[in-house]
Amino acid sequence: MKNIDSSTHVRGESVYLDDIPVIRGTLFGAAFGSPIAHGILKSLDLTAAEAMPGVVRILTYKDVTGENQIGGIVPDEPLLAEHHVHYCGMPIAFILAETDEEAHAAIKKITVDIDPLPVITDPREAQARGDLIVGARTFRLGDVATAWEQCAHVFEGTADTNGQEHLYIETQGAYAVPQENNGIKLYSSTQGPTAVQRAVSRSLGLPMHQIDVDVTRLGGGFGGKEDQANMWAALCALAAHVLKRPVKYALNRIEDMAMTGKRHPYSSDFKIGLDADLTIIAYEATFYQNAGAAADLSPAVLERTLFHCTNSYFIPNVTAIAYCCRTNLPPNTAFRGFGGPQGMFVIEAAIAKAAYSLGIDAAVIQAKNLNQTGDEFPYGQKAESEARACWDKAVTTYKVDMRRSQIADFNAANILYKKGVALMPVCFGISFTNTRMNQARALVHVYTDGSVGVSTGAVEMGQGVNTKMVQVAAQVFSILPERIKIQSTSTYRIANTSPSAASATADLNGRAVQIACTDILNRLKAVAAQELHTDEAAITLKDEWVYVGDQCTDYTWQRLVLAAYGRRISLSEHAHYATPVIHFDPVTGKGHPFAYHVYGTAVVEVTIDCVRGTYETDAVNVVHDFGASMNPLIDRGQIEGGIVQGIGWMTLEEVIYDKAGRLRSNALSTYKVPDIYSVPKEITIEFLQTQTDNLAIFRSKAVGEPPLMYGIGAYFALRNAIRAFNPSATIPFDAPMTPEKVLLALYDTISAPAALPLTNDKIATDLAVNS
Ligand code: LUZ
Ligand code: MOS
Repeated sequence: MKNIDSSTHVRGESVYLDDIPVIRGTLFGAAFGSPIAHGILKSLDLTAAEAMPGVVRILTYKDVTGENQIGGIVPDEPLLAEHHVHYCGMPIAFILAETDEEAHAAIKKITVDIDPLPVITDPREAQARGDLIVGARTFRLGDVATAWEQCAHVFEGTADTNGQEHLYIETQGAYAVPQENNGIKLYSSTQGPTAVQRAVSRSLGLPMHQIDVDVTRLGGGFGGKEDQANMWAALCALAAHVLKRPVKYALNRIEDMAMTGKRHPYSSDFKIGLDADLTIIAYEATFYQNAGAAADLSPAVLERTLFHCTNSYFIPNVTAIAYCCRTNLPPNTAFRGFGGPQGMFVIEAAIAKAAYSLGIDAAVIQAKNLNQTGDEFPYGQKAESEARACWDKAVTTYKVDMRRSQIADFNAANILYKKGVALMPVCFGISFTNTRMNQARALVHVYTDGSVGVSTGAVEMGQGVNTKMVQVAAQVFSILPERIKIQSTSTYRIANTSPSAASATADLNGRAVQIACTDILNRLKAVAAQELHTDEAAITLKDEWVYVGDQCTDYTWQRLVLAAYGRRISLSEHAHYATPVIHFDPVTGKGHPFAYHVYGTAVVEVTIDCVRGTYETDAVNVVHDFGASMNPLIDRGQIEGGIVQGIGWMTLEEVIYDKAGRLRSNALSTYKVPDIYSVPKEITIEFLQTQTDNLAIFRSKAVGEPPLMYGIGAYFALRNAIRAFNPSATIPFDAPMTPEKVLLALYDTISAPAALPLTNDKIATDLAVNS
């Protein structure tokens, strides 16, 4: 089934926040953010801004009618700064004007006097100063201390990954419309309607039932709108509440990039021990997470780093420690993978270091240590593993051995270009690690004309979840998908939703839809049995017709629905689903937190230009564990997008803050994301057909986040290509591997002066040959 939004997307008719017709009297908001990363607010002068044309009001923390606090996990984030600013761009005032242009023009007229304080941007420095947002977290399995003695080889190192801008195509924004008796109707570009409702309720001092958050769809979220839509929604709602006028704020790109948090940069230390046959016996990792100036979701992200610190490998002795370090950057937040990718990068770096030191290919160590069913993860859950199946199928399907020898031949024959290949296995746990978030509800109405309206807590953000919800309802009722409409996501219709996140949205909401539809179906079957004077057990619905046994009757779906209505039988149902089995104790760090794991292996091949340091990704070939995909078109799309986004994080995208904490990569001219020229020339995706049962909807495993981590393979393939040119290059584990870093590594002669193959003469002859 095609994505149900495809035609309106192509015609430009799909409605996003900024497409909602503006109500007369609407004011436009614009936030004035701190120009300085850290300091004490001495004074704020709004007079010139207030005198600007069109300006109606400028709100500060003094105008907050409820609690000036939007921190979810830790109450450390004011809606509007009071006396202390913690990051550049931290909202201090909110301007309301008759037009968007007037609001933005007035921002420039605000002056502040801030006594600067020291700016910390480095997480290790923050940790050394004791600036932690929550206490250190540790996951432990076995006993590393005694395990080192059993190791034939021990390697240590550091590995850093940088942040990543979400770059959803639709920027953050909200539109608040006051209702009678202090109610607020809010349109918000959020992954978490309930999170927005809660934040608004708290900062306005109104009960949650007064706040209706309604979301049609987002132009992308990637985690950036799991929590960070709250700020803009709360500001708009506050202004609407105070001024009794509709208020809209859709951030422009530069505001969005400067004021919102990103993927967390991490700096990490590792120590890995292997025995003589290359079995990994012990692994120790210390993660320094750059959380930014407030907690936001950082403690949860930190925990997922620990959950995924051994990726697809079984390691019997593990100690992993993680620090949530407070710095003077915008609060970093959820981003596809939610800390998992950062943890996986470090174990892959440790394996790469071990392999290089031992003079073997990393794949030898990777393959040797893949987990198997029954192996224990450091958090106590036992693996139901497809790691070996994915790996083996990738090696055979994509003829990895043959390609290695082809690459070796290519590298022997070429000086100007070198190729590298790396394998990247992935194992990602599906469920919110905070167990109580794993619940969802669905409301299904069957109307008397036979059409069906479905509401869930799922937010459509391009990932195709609404299409999957249609499929669930259509399959349960056995009716045409065209009969089914997925309604907007509204806190009036579905309460207490978890954000659309953690790759779990289709599973959680799909199960709720399945339960609701099944309940209605059972009532319809009872009606059919009465109408047809037969046994309920004999009734089935098939392709819009009622059957008794295998005999088609003259009852259509529509006729049956009308009959049920005539008998005063409810054609509506509100259903609840909570993932069974899962539990986790954060104190002991043990439990069974995930409904299941998604596995896969990618083979990534790259070619570098040894004169320029530029590179291309030749191919990403994947074997992916879909379970039994309910929509291969959508799932392939998710994988292709994830791979490209992962490669972007690992190779091109460079979030740069200067020492003063100001974002330098603040626009698309200075922040390079993958474009059509830099995407892999080939992406192939093989399905691993798995037989085992799982908790996914229709056994179709979650597919949102896991494929991002295939992109990590590109980083290691680039290292291998560099080493083909300069075998003794020192290459720090420091992602992203930008062309500049490739070039520096290619010509790194510190460890092996004069060993380089490239001289001007050689370039000239090779250019002649290659042309
Ligand atoms: N969000 C969250 C997530 O609140 N908890 C999670 O475990 C999670 N995992 C992935 C992505 N978002
Ligand atoms: Mo997400 S990182 O699943 O919002």
